[in-house]
Amino acid sequence: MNKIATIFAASTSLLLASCGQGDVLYADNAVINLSPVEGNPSAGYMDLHGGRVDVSLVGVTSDDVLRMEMHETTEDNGVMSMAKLKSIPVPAGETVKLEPGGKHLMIWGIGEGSKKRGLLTMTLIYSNDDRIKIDAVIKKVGEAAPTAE
Ligand SMILES: [Cu+2]
Repeated sequence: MNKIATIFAASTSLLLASCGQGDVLYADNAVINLSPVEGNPSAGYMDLHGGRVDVSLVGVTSDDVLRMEMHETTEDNGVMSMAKLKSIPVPAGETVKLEPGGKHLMIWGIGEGSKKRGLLTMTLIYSNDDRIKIDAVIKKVGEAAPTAE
């Protein structure tokens, strides 16, 4: 009797947890690998979590960079190349990863203040006009990432 009650309670809370997460459009695990070469672009990665409806990430901005683009790395017969993306689809309830070797942000001219702080504040702009502010951890070369990779 007790066991059944416990199992029921556990499954109910699991259901609530997964339901709640699927409702909200958000992003996390944002990391920037700072380029060791001045003038070269740095690469940005994060997890994009979909909300209730299908949307696309249509832009990323920051007050403290010169330029930021969305890119995708592709491999053709062992040759790696990058292409600029106009948007990144984020389907409802799904997680889209910006990660090395795939979709990523390319960032030019990160300000000294952000570098010193170790965080870059950026705004994600979605096709449904949602805007989400997120702090990306700036990781210098040779430093371990503070978040799991
Ligand atoms: Cu790129």
